[in-house]
Amino acid sequence: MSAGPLSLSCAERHIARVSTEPSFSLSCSAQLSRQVVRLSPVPGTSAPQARALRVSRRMRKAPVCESGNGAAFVPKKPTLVDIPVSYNGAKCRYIIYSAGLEDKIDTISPADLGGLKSPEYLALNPQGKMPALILPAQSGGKPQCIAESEVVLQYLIEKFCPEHGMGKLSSEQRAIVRQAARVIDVYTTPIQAASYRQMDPEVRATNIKELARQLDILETYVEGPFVLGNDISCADIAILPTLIWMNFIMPRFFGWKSIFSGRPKLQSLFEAMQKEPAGAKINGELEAALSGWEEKGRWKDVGITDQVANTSFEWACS
Ligand SMILES: N[C@@H](CCC(=O)N[C@@H](CS)C(=O)NCC(=O)O)C(=O)O
Repeated sequence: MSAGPLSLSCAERHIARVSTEPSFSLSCSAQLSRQVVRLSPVPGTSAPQARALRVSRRMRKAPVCESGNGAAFVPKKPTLVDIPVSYNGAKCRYIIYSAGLEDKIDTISPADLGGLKSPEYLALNPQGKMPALILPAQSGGKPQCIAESEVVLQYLIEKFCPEHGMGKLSSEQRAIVRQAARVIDVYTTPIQAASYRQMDPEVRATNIKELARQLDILETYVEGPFVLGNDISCADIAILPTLIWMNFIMPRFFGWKSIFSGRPKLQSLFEAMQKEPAGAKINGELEAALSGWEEKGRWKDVGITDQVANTSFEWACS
């Protein structure tokens, strides 16, 4: 690793340190939004590293404690701890972008707080996961950490843009919205790692099949083009990142023809959400991150390419 990029900031040091590990959080950091302003490449830096540095600079808007020095983080504004490849965090970023909350909410990387498992971060969020929204302390108390993407999403809506909330919906419509969001939280994202992490082929094949089944279930919840018909709801925001993720990965690495084969309603939701500027932005962020992983040979490194070549398992569920 050359000295140049390593001397820039704690976030950049963190990214450089972990840049050879096939971990989620590393590669989350090493990706780029299409909207990012191009900076001059750092001599001696590879393309993925250069992208990581640009992203880190872009996301590091808030003043943060130095990684590893143990200082408590003191947010001046509500601060989202997240990185662009995080599909859970993408729900929260969607509402930040669509409601124009960028000036009200800072976004920092967990690397700015020493990483997801650092004592600094665990003191704020004992789950050690992202996203998390850290609120400034009230009257001499401690900052409040709001964890869980769906909870953060609902908080942001209630607090900053209640017009995007469920206020006008009937109880039955709210139930539909919550039911779809629960599928994502409870049934898909906990097994989504099967699409990109190292694991036994039996476990992977079981989870891939289950992911396909959950997409079939979601299909039945969509009226079209959105879950509730013509109006976007939190359900669409919750579903979109998983669709973007699977749309990129499953045809490329698992031999699916399309994730939308036999799922026309999900396709209509996906296409309608792409027409929303925030949806297109989330799509750009996640796809850029996944392209970075592809460039680095991630699916070969974690054993997926070889496992999928073994046809005694069923991989192509669509
Ligand atoms: N149910 C949680 C899941 C959060 C989660 O697993 N986030 C991933 C990144 S997208 C993470 O922090 N992974 C690191 C870890 O689990 O150690 C949510 O919706 O926020």
